[in-house]
Amino acid sequence: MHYKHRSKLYSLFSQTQESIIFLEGAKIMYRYQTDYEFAFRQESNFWYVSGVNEPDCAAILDIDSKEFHLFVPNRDVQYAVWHGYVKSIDQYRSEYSPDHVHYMDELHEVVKKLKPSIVFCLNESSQERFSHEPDLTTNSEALIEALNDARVIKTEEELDCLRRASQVNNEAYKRVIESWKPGMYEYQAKAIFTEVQISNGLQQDAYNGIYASGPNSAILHYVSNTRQTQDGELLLIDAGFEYKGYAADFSRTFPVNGRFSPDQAALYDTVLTAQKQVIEAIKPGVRMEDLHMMSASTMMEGLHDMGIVKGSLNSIMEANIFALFFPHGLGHFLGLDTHDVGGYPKGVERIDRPGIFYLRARRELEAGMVVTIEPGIYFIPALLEPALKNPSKQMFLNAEKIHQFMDFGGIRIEDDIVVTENGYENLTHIGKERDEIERLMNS
Ligand SMILES: [Mn+2]
Repeated sequence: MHYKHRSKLYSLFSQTQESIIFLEGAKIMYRYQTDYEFAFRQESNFWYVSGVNEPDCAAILDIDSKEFHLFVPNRDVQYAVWHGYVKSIDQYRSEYSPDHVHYMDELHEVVKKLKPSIVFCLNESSQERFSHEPDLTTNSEALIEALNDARVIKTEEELDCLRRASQVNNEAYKRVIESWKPGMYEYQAKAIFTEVQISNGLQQDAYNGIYASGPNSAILHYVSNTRQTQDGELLLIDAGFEYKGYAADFSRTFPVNGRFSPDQAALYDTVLTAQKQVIEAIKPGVRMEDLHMMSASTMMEGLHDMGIVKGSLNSIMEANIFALFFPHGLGHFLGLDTHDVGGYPKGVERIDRPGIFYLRARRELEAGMVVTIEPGIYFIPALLEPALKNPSKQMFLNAEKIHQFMDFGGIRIEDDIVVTENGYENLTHIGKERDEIERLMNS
């Protein structure tokens, strides 16, 4: 898999100049000034090209010869005492099949032999390593762009990793939803969810999971997960773990007591209608910003039918009322990072308009891309209270209704979608229709 990634990366560079790529892997991170080690997670780009899941390594990819030089730390025996191993050069060679293995302190000798005129590296600390080499320039922009372009289109092996992460995520969601009862605490959702992941061998969360009940479900990155859930409220879960570095990222929102109230049902169906409509539209050539606006417009229609917003749909959209209820992007690329790379290719800027400004991917979809589709409706007092006093917004808002919903929280429904030649493949299988959720909770 990683050999293919290197070939793909080479193909994105022209070979007219003597040049190499230099990438550094992650180091062990510690909690402030203590010896508490955080769980090791390899840097995504280094993992992508090397497949080496160990700290303190680096790689040179020689664009001319296409040879892979792996640089490894020269550990002392104490490392084996605390971490269980010190590997020889031969062990690294047989484990990762690079063309050459060197100790880290041989970096400058190797570079001298390769005699590149350009070193492509990702960041300033890597550039710093070459600052004393004469006749050598460093460039990061071209490498960032090439890695993003390579990573944004997934190979079949990468898709299989994403499928596995999703498969376990489906199981984890099912387990939480079917075991939920009023009075349980948000952190118990995290406990059940995590139990399924870890017992399936997935130990690394893809991001800090959100387990948000009642009003907390309108806090987009809520992570304290400490509240006791109440009968009559919703619970929103947005969580996922990684398989071999590849993330799953779903969201589901369900009633704590196992039955949607009429208001919850109406809002839920509004979000679900928008989500399904957008997913049906996915195929190569479609643009994320168009899908974002399509979902925003569909959700405003739903809020209009409920009497929460008023006026013509056109004027509601023109006044950016959708951004008050849907203040985040429709979705993002997914891969080795949850908010994966490639969303904004060179020269493409964010759209300077409320709501859609936060869209993390503005790019025509192509087969092999993986996106999340996650529309939501939220009642966020920090946005709605000033809007109700704003002369250009208040005429579109039914103040009485909105005050009734101010503690409601929010609803988000998120699936992970692979763009295929003819349409899409949905990796998220846990039920999202209201009757499926109610059946799961009451059987
Ligand atoms: Mn997401």
